[in-house]
Amino acid sequence: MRKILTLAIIHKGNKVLLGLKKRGFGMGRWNGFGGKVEENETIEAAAKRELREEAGVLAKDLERRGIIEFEFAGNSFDATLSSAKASASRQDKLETLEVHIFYCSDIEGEPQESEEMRPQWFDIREIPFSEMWADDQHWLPMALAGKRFRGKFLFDGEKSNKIITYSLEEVEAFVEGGMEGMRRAIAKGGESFDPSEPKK
Ligand code: 6OG
Repeated sequence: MRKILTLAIIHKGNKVLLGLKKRGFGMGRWNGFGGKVEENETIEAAAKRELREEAGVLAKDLERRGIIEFEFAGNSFDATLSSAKASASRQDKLETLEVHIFYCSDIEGEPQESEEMRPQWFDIREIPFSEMWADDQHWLPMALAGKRFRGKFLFDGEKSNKIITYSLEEVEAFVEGGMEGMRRAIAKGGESFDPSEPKK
């Protein structure tokens, strides 16, 4: 099962706006603002809505910087099943979060605390990585430097903040359809997402 989510980073001068997640998934960690994309909503509209709901600000320029897939090993392991069944069950249960990361440098309004998030500006040299999801230290500097990227992180479990494996690469552009769209484009050989390959 795949869920599409948004995550927005607000960057102004040498400051970045993060929110302390007050409840639910990722509680107690600093993160960008975002959540699930609703039916009949574009991913960008969802990113804007979540920023308004969670931080009380209107995003005036949103730019997609990254797409990252997250999986959690603990979710897919059922020790009570035989290995064949367990592997089928793993496929059923494996949940992939496809998180679309947006960058925003122009907002309207003052950040406001919501039921979900407590916003705070941080100097970019003092980003609290030790109190964030462990993936952030890998991609956030890229996003702040204006790079585009895609990646995949496998975490030990939803509650643990331990990365088992990951891949992260810079890309030139995104295509429609998120990660699936990118995979299709690569399979067709149409567009190149490998920065080491020459641009056609
Ligand atoms: P709600 O389910 O509360 O939205 N999110 C992650 N962000 C980072 N940096 N690392 C992760 O690694 C994440 N997994 C999910 C997406 C959850 C919010 O948390 C983000 C959403 O913005 C595992 O509605």
